[in-house]
Amino acid sequence: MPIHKAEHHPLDAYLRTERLPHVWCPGCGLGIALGAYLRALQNVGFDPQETVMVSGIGCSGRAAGYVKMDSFHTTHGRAIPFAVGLKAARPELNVTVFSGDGDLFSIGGNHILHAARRNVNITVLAINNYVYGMTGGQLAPTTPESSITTTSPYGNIESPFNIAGLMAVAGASYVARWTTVHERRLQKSIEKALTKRGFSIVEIMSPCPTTFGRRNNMRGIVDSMMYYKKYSVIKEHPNPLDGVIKPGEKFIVGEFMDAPDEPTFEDKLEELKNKEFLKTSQADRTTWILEHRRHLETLAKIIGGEQ
Ligand SMILES: Cc1ncc(C[n+]2csc(CCOP(=O)(O)OP(=O)(O)O)c2C)c(N)n1
Ligand code: SF4
Ligand SMILES: [Mg+2]
Repeated sequence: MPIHKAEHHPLDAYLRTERLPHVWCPGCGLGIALGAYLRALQNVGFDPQETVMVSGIGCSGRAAGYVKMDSFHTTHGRAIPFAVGLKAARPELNVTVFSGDGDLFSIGGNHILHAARRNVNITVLAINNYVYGMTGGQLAPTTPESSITTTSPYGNIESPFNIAGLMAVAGASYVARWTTVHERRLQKSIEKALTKRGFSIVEIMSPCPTTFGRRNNMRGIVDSMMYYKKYSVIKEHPNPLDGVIKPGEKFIVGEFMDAPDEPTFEDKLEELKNKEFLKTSQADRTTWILEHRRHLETLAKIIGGEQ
């Protein structure tokens, strides 16, 4: 059969094609997840010049290297604080974090809770492949109970995070979950998340046949896709607390949370910048500090036990 070489790809404008082929394994869900994100970007009409992707470390984190926009492949678990800082300094930018379940909920777990609590206006695409894929398939805080991983050879004895419930309780404005089988719905959901004011997160259940699937009866991509198809249940406005995932049991996909707009972290920062004290000159602020120094010194002595 003749092989036709396509001259152009519809997403060329968003891809660093010179970096391809990518490093992801055959059957990995990351290509579908990245494609859904880029098509969503195209549909909402975000200018790539005003759009930034931040990733942590892991197979998912490699996405930052393939997109034709400002992108940052940050240290492990630090994609969220990096994105928060970026958004605080340049609130006009559209900031998306594209990273793995281990990166976001294990080493970076504390950061994501506080970004949701602060309602930072960023979008997080959390790739849930149940493991630390890049490093060989170790147990993650998302690994379903009883699953076999390299660090749980007798089956996982821990309860995984319910990402939807966790994020909703922490204060996220928009929370959704889809699998890579639900590509169209996933893309629409990412579009909503991108345009939502406030902290939005879309959990993307994505197969890792190489390190998770082959140890858990999902050796091939078709097995994973059939699993998602068989066990996922699409629900309208499900309760986030019902978002628990157990192996061999039905799990919910859909929009868990789409809260009315609340002031974002950046709105509050802007308000703060306009406060009278911060509008004063540096000289005025120095005078104020010198005047109050005596009280501060007394306070330091009390704390230090001298008074
Ligand atoms: C500080 C630090 N600790 C550990 C590692 C090793 N490491 C690299 S990727 C990774 C896990 C990635 O898992 P996940 O975020 O789920 O991404 P995936 O590969 O599954 O897409 C770990 C532990 C590291 N790079 N830096
Ligand atoms: S190890 Fe898993 S997550 Fe990483 S590229 Fe391969 S299939 Fe994808
Ligand atoms: Mg992972």
